[in-house]
Amino acid sequence: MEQISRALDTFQIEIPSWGFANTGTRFGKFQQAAAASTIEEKFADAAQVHALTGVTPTLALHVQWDLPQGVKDAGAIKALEAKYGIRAGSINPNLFQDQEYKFGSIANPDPAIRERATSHMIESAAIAAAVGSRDISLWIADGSNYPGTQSISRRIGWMEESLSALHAALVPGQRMLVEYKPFEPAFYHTDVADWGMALELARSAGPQARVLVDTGHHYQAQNIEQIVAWLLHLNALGGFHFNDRRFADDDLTLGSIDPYQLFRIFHEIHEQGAGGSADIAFMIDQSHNIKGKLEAMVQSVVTAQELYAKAALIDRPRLRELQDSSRTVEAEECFRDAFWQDVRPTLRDWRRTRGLPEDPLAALRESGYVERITAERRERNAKSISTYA
Ligand code: AOS
Ligand code: ZN
Ligand code: ZN
Repeated sequence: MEQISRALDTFQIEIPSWGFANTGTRFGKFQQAAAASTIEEKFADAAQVHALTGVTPTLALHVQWDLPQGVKDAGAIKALEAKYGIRAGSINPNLFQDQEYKFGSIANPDPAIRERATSHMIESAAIAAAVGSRDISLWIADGSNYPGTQSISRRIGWMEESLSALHAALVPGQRMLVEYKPFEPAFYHTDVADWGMALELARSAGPQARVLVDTGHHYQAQNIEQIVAWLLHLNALGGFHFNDRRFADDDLTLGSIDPYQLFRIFHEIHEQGAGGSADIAFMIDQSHNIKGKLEAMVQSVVTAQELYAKAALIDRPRLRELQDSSRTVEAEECFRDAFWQDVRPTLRDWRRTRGLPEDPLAALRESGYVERITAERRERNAKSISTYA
């Protein structure tokens, strides 16, 4: 109980504003009547998740969707923070939605487009400073679809220039997190395709840059925990976007396909004594197209806590001994023993002693919150359906 409590006391996870909105796949959206369509509704939903779980005090914001007027909207965000008791989390610039980004943003061959993308990132840093949030999360969707049509090597230099300019604009204490993704939306080459590229770009930008690991953004058999171990070793791990996937990207809720994978990732974090480290920003990056959005978020937070707690239970001194004497089966069983433990009763105790509902999902159902927002938002969401058709 003590071991688990100690681990859970330091575990917090950020939730994304877009996880409450109507989002979907590339081929369509299944509208949910309860979806949030204003920034205030996103704050209200986040506050509900925080009230039920106690571990989601921050909400990741997306500049284009949540602060359409940029830094001018910072005051409105501050007011919502005060009203809902939720702080603004990472600030996410949008470098992929504008028509001008068809051939890239900060790696676009057109210097004027690169310049606009860079200014947008710098404005995102100003927004972060204005609302008091630490991290600017960068997902560079740039890439190309056909061999020979873009200069892979010159684009590296353009990205370096732009990311250095952003770094120069950071205030002390701020960080820029560089996310990588092997493919999509581009299908021949992606400019920041893996952790090596992200790490090099972060290093060349400066000491306040780190790498962001989105669990969905890896090839099928890739050993993500090994990447995590290396990034920790190099003091270059800025944070995570958690989700799960069967084939590509971030379509599924974390731990739904492979809970063992997330357990192994958390093990590497505990192994290097980085559990509870404020330097690792745990975030959820999921859009819920099938599950109810509030339910999916609460379920994800609870699953993350369970797997974090399980990984904290590994008998590390014993494991080390077994590893050092290469007792393979015993070491493996020692590792798996923690994974197979049912930590749910301990989690219930932990929540009770902190005045939280023992079963956040059941409490969500009993609260009537989803029914209430469904009734309140149904009409407006129904009207907006036509705009997506
Ligand atoms: C996209 O695939 C990435 O995972 C992004 O981190 C994220 O979904 C997006 O940036 C939200 O703005
Ligand atoms: Zn992501
Ligand atoms: Zn993604």
